[in-house]
Amino acid sequence: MRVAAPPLRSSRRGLLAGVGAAAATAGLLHPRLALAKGGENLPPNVPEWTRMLGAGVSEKPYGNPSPFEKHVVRRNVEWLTATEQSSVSFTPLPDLEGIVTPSGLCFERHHAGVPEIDPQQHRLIIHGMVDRPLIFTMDDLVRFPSVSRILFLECPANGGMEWKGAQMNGCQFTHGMVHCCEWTGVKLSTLLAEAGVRPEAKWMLVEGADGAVMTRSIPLAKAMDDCIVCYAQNGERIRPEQGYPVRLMVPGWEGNVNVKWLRRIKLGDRPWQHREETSKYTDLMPDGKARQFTFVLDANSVVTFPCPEKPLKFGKGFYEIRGLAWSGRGRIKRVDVSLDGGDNWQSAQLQEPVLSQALTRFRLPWTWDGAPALVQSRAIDESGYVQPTIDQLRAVRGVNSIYHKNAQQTWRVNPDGTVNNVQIL
Ligand SMILES: Nc1nc2c(c(=O)[nH]1)N[C@H]1C(S)=C(S)[C@@H](COP(=O)(O)O)O[C@H]1N2
Ligand SMILES: [Mo]
Repeated sequence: MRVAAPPLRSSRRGLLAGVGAAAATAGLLHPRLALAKGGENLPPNVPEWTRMLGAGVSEKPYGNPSPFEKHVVRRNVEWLTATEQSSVSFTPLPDLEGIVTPSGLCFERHHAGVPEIDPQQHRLIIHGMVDRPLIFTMDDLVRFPSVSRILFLECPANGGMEWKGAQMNGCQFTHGMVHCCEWTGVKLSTLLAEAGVRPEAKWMLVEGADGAVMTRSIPLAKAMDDCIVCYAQNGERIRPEQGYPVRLMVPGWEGNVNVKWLRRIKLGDRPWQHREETSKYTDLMPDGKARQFTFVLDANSVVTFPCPEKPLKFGKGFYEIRGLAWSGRGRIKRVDVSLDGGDNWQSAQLQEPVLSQALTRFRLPWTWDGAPALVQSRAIDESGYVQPTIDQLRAVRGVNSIYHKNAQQTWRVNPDGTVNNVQIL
């Protein structure tokens, strides 16, 4: 069978015309009609996979991605940490679409590795300034009224290698300490009501069951507002790396306080001043003082296409710029994209639904003329906060910080279509 050129072009056109704004791009891509010359699996040949039976239903009781997607994996940076257990792996943002991160691709940040916890033997203790100290089994937790929310989680060290200049030539590494999943569990306020909060309680200590015994202090107001004690992620039980069998989700707040393998909650009247809120997870300011308890994550965004891992490989012509934006303060209101390093801006299209404290996908059609370009995105959230330039952020924060680097990212597109991480000073 031979497919002639005209019908192929007109069916393409029909397809694009059906999707509104995309109609403007009809005919711009000029896909080439490449026919098979030998025995390849290309038209007009019948591919080999069409001529045989496929795998049966129970060969893979738990499914995996196609073997052709083997390159889509979490990666770490070997020189960044001294051990594999106290380390971080990065979400492959450039390979992802939409807003939900597949569970197996969520970045991981562990301070003492991933414990293997038997849910039958795991307990959550609530004590301190409560009327009735309580110990919950996993069955107890699942029995309570439940809630689900799609939430981003970002390590405040995301982008922390870029304070003094562009360093990591890959979007996975400059921005991959963020994931966005559907989380299900019981509202922490429900459990605290069960225990009875004493009036003098103002803070809460949360502690993990891993070897790091991760401990953080959180104001009680946040605990009562929207924290969720979660046992499910993207519809199934939480992955071991993300805190199986139970973790705390603290919407919009720095990743570190989202304690995994949650085993203990204590109420008190002041913060505990643990290591992770004094020596670590504080922001060293230009005057030499350290800022403590920077809980809320300010708006951030990044263009995930094009980026160093995803060059413009078709030469000049049509491309769709794609990216992600998020804010700990609520919904993303607008994302602007610049192609000339911040001189001119265009508003990108936001993919619905735009959810509070979740990743938001933005897109902008672009016809590249082959000239060098400086591609940037700038997120504006519903509080009116505008994502700063790296200069603006450094003016306030200096360059000695590690955490909370949310400056606009610049990708330089070179005439050959390759893309580099640069900073405009
Ligand atoms: N118990 C425990 N909880 C923890 C950690 C940890 O090492 N132990 N790491 C924290 C840090 S620093 C971050 S950024 C997030 C990472 O969550 P993730 O592994 O699901 O990406 O978990 C937090 N919760
Ligand atoms: Mo973190």
